[in-house]
Amino acid sequence: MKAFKFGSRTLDLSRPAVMGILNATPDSFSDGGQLYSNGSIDLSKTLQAIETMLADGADIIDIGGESTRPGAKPVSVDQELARVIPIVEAVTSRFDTIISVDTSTAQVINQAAAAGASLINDVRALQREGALQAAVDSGLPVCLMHMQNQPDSMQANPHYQDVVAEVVDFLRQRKQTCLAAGIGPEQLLLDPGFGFGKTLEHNLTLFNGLGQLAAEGHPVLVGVSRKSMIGQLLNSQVDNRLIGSVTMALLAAQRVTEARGSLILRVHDVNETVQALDVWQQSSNKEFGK
Ligand code: 8Y4
Repeated sequence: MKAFKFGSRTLDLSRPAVMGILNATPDSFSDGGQLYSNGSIDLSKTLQAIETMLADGADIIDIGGESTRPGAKPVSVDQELARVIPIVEAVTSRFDTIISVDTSTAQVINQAAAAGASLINDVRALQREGALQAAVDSGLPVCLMHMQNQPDSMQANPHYQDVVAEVVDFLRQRKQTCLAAGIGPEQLLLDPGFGFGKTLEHNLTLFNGLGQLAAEGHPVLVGVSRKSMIGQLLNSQVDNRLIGSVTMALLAAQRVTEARGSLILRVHDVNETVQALDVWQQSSNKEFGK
């Protein structure tokens, strides 16, 4: 068993794990603030959504209060705290699960850790002021993600000589900075950041390079769920990307597993993704193999 420690909890990563997305933002592109009613989040609806994801087989719940979609309104620290911390507290007291906080903000890292979060998922790879120290102080594992440029401009003109090499190089550098600051190598997850400053071609090249990323020796986190790369492949709007998303999740699982790596899939559609993984696992029983 390949175990990964999230504080007091351990997750078996000898098979792909599933992270369910909980958007605590009123302006999410994929689920459009469904949990909001007249300007504030409905906590009971939110807990219901989490309960469903856990019943469907999610191993981790990723809670985020900042929209990184291009053109999204910047959120103040107080606003982000007000969105995220009450949910972390409610989930901690109500469910036995691994809570991930999708944040780049030092204060959110500090307070979420105190409220029971077990993973820091930072699309800015701890580059914001104070974030690295907050992560060190929390003692929590961290997912380092690659992004070229900033959310408001990242899709304007993405450019790489060698996208796989540059993404791996960036993540290696952030890893070194984390190690030097006192985060253990066994506490790091790596993520190529699909859609973050990448064209469709960049995303697909990276997807085919997942084995190389897995070879860095850290579990890989992959987030392709409902993203525009799937919309581009299928010419489909965001409400019609379920099959494409699940297919891509399964292909990622196969790639990373072939490379003997570990994988966490960040998804909106937990039930369908878990079913696909279950069918794959059960049908690859070695007794019946070639
Ligand atoms: C439709 C659906 C269109 C979703 C866009 C999106 C990742 C992540 C996000 C990721 C990690 C998103 C917070 C963007 N993506 N964290 N966060 N990896 N680690 N966009 O790929 O889902 S938000």
